[in-house]
Amino acid sequence: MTSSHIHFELRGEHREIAIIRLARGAKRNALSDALMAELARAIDSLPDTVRAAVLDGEGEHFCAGLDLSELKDRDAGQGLHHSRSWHSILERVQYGPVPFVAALHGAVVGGGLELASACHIRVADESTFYALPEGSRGIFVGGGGSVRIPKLIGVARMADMMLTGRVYNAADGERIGLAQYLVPTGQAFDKAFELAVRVAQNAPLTNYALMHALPRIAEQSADHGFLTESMMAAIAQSAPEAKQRVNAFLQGKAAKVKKS
Ligand code: 1HE
Repeated sequence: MTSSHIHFELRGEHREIAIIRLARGAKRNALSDALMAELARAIDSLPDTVRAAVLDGEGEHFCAGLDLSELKDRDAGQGLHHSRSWHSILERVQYGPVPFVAALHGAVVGGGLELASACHIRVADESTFYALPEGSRGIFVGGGGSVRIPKLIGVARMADMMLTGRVYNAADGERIGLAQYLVPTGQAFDKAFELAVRVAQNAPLTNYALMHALPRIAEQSADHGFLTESMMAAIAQSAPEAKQRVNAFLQGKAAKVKKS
């Protein structure tokens, strides 16, 4: 499926990997309302075969953030609803049906960083740079960035990025936690795809627990978190697939953990 602003395809032996590519390269994949609506539709209509997704951006830049040409004079109510619409779409990424691996390169700025931070794994190549130019454009993040980005890098670093216009390069971005993987320029997509294939091999309930339970447990008090953890563990363990996987290991038929 190719719509005007999103390229979508299925890959993998069982069509288990969805590739979603922002396809407005000429505008550095700036996130227009139309693109955001297509992104939401692509996630909402993922086929049942899909177990993991890769989010990529066409051209030299992952994403230049909000399409500034659409930054109209909105009154407070309209601005609120616009921001809430981004929340709803980025929630589909974070709390949707499958884990997302982002393939970062070039600019990952403003709303582009907000979008990347809703993904579960971020792979950056050495061309990547991160910024939050909202500070200098006289606006504020509105796509969930103030909730998600401090969880990755802390409030102080995010405030610094917005107050001073600080730009992090790829190596520093990985060091502070904006990406979990750093690869040579041009290799972000291949690495993200490789990781998505690996993620897709997990039991679906394990991936569900990691996407839906883990971040919520991390927000709970320790007391509540321990209970939620026990309930999630009990559900995951009771799945037939978990029993098969554990038995396969005990019978020497499953891979051991190898030193990297
Ligand atoms: C755009 C946008 C955009 C490029 N909205 N049109 N984001 C920003 O403040 C970042 C703004 N963009 C940039 O700083 C640069 O474009 C880049 C560093 C990303 C790339 O630079 P470069 O030299 O490769 O490209 P360019 O020549 O600047 O841009 C190519 C075209 O894309 C050009 O249009 P053209 O018609 O003249 O060819 C640019 O105008 C257009 N373009 N970025 C609209 N962002 C939910 S709240 C989120 C709030 C935010 O995200 S604020 C941060 C917005």
